[in-house]
Amino acid sequence: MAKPPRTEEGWYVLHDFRTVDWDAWRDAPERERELAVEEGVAYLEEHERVADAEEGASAVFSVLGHKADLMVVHFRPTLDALSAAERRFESTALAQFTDQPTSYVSVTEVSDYVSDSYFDGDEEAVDEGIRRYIEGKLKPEIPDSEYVSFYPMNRKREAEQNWYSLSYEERSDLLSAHGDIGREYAGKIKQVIASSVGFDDYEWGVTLFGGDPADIKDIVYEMRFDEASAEYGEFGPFYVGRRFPPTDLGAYLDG
Ligand code: 76R
Repeated sequence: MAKPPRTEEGWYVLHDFRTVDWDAWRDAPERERELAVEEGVAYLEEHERVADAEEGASAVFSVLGHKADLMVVHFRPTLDALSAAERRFESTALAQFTDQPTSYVSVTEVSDYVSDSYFDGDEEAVDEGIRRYIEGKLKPEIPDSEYVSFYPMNRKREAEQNWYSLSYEERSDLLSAHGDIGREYAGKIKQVIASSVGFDDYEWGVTLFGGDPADIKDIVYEMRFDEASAEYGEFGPFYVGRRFPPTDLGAYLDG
């Protein structure tokens, strides 16, 4: 058996997708719409403030295309807190105008490909930079950048291309080359990689944040040519969206 990486887990993640029933929205009396907006804004503000938990982060995005209209992303220390956030949404007057076409559950993860010493518990060999880097991966802030892309992905398990039967060293080398490409996008793209093994239909959820949608397209495209993705990447559906402040919910719904 190939040696699995050691991993550390951080915050749990829910990508909560919602479609709006636009016909019902247009037909609803103004008073009902006002209440829905009011409760929707309050819900989003409360969760962006993380009033419901010790720590975490949340944000809301409008999603382009037919797959969804809204994506609310929650990071929380426990799966239970995510479940509470999801159910709390259902109790708002906004929820009756929405459906949940899909969702994604994962947990942030750092593996020892990043730093052996950290996982060996060798305190002295781990510098402050690495420590901060790992902390930032496990408890990610949601940046202010406007655009987001979310997609789930796997590493292949096929006869000729099986990531899980590569040696630890081979995987580590591939991810190091992958990281070299990633670092070219420093300052332009922030990525959150969260494991969904045992939780959802793919192995990771990838969330990319960027100020320019073309940078999102570029990093995904460039990585396609890199061996870790070219040979072993397998991708689910993509969702692209734009962040908005909770107070803009009414403007979004009334378009
Ligand atoms: O130490 C290093 O050099 C590598 C650090 C690193 C690891 C271990 C790293 C860096 N990633 C790692 C692991 Mn990544 N990443 C993705 C995607 O669309 C695609 O083809 C892939 C989606 C992007 C865009 C991205 C970006 N990465 C992983 C893993 C887990 C593999 C495992 O554990 O088996 C996946 C699934 C994955 C996917 N990665 C980076 C980036 C960027 C921008 C970096 C460099 C910046 C940074 O380290 O934050």
